[in-house]
Amino acid sequence: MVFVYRLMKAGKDALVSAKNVAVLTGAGISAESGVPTFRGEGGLWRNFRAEELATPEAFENNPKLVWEWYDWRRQLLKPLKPNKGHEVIARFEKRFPEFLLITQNVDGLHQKAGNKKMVELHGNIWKVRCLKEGKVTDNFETPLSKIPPSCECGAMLRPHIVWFGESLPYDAIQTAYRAANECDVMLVVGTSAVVQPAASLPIIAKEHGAYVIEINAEETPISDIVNESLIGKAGDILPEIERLLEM
Ligand code: BV8
Repeated sequence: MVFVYRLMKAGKDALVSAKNVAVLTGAGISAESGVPTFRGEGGLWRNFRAEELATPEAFENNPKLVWEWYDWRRQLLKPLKPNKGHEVIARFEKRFPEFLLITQNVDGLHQKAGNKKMVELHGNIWKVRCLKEGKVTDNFETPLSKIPPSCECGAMLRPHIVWFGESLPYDAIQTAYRAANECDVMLVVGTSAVVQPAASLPIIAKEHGAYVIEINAEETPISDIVNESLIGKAGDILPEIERLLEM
């Protein structure tokens, strides 16, 4: 059992008085829903050479292989549900006058939990984009009947996901930078804080005077920089923090 008494009085006071809260999440928030993380034990990067697959070059060279990886992940994701950690973050959206959820995750579980004020920095595994028209549409077909899938126009579809070396959606990253500059508190949940530019958001927040609280199963490269680093499972710690705020 994790005891969040380690959320110091300063952390509680910062959250109680916060007018503007930003939350940055990574794969760790979805781990307790059964979604494999990228870099942890048994993570996606290990079993599927994902570093090579999540690139435009890999897709250019072998769209079928890249789509098989995403089809496999979509089949894995389909039955999964948000966990307690997602649900607390969804309730936090209503608790604070200004709130933004910034997620690196592509699994759609935050939307299922009810978050609306959010940006997806790395896209969404349930959206596809036409290579010819650039049109983005929802696609929940699991498993895919045709790999790679085609648009009605006949052109190939790609996952609407940001691969390594690709720019993040302009509006999403600008909104995230604004939130990092303006928030009073930033919660950083379940990210290894290695992928840029997402990993710079907690630093920007700290530099602008926000109180930054990290929640992670282990230490990360930003653990020494944040105001508080709470080590444990997000699904345990977030409900504890919510309870603490009720007291
Ligand atoms: C860009 C899509 C620029 C695929 C992903 C050198 C220095 C700095 C930057 C770079 C560099 N070389 C290259 C770059 C840029 C590169 C980058 O950052 N590389 C890193 C690896 C060094 N970044 C990019 O390419 C980005 N684009 O920079 O464009 C540009 C400029 C001009 C013109 C053109 C381009 C694009 C980055 C997006 C890449 N796409 N995914 C897919 O998902 O299919 S990244 C991938 O990693 C995922 O999207 C994921 O969101 C992201 C981050 O991973 P995490 O979410 O943190 O997950 P991870 O498994 O790593 O960690 C899980 C954590 O949870 C762990 O800490 C664990 O302890 C914790 N945990 C586990 N269980 C729990 C838990 N915590 C709490 N509770 C639990 N129960």
